[in-house]
Amino acid sequence: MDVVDPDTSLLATGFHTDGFAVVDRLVSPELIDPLRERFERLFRGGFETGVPPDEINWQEGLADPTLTRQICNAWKADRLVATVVLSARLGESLARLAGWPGARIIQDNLLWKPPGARSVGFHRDNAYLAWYRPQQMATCWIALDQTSSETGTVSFVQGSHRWATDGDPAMEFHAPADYRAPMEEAAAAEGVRPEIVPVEVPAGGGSFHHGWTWHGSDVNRSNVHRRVLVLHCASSEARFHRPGFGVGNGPIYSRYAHSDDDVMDEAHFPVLWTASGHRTSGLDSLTDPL
Ligand SMILES: O=C(O)CCC(=O)C(=O)O
Repeated sequence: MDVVDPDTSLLATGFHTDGFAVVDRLVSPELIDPLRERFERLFRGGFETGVPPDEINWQEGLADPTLTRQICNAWKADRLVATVVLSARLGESLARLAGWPGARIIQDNLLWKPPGARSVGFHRDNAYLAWYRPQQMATCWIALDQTSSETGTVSFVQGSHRWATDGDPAMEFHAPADYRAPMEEAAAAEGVRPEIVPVEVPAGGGSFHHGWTWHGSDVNRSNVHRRVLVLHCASSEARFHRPGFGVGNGPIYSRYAHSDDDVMDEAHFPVLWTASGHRTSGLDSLTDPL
C-alpha cells in the first residue's frame, strides 16, 4: 500500500499554465476498497478515533439523499484517511507546485456523489480563506472511482487561476440552481470564453489544482458512485488573519486560534513537509500502519 510519489517537475507546467494538472495514479489500487469502506463508516457516523471531523455536512438517514455528501477533516476521525492526507509525499508535491517552503493541511474533504446526486457549484478555493495569510491553497484531488463527465467528475476552467482575484461573484457549494453561473459571470467580466476540462481518470488517479482555479462538478448522470478524497494545503508558514475570521469558512476554523498570537497550531493544522526537514511530530501515530 502506498501513496505514489508524483513527479512534480512534470506536473508543474500544467499547474502553472492551466491552473491544474491531471495524474493517472496517486494512490495504489490496494488502498481503494479500504478507503471506500471508511467512507461508508464515516458517513454513517462511525469515528474510529472517537474524535469527530470538523465538518459533517451529510449523514446517512438524516440528510437530503440528492446532495453530494461531504465531510471535512475526517483525518481526525479515521486513521486510514489520515494515512493518505497527512502524507509527506503529497505535502511535498503541493508545496513544490505552489512554491512554498513547506505545506500544512488546512482541510481534507470526503466527497461522495451517488447516482443522481446534484452538482457542486463552481468556486475558487482561495476565496473562502480570508482568515489566514498568505491566502493561498493548493489541492490534491484523489478519485476513488473511475471518473467521467457522466459521473459528474470535477471540471477545471483552463487558465482561470490568472483571472482577477477581487470581486468574485457569490458562490454556493452544495447544489445551486445553476452550478456554472458564478464562473460564467467571472469569465464574462474577464472577457473570455471558459474552457472547461473534466478530470477523467481511473480510480486512484486525480489532479492537483491552484487555489484560484475555478472548478465545480455536474449532476451524476450515471449509475455508478463518484467518491473522492481531497487534500487542501496552505503554506507551512501560514498565520491566522483575524479580520477574516467571519468570512468564508473562517467561522469554523478560527476556533483553533490562540487568544494571544496568530499561530496556526500544528495540532489542528499539521505540517506535512518542509524543505528544511520539519514534519509535525507524532503524525505517524495518527495513521494506519496497514
Ligand atoms: O469533486 C468535486 O465535485 C469538487 C471538488 C472540490 O471542490 C475541490 O477539490 O476543491
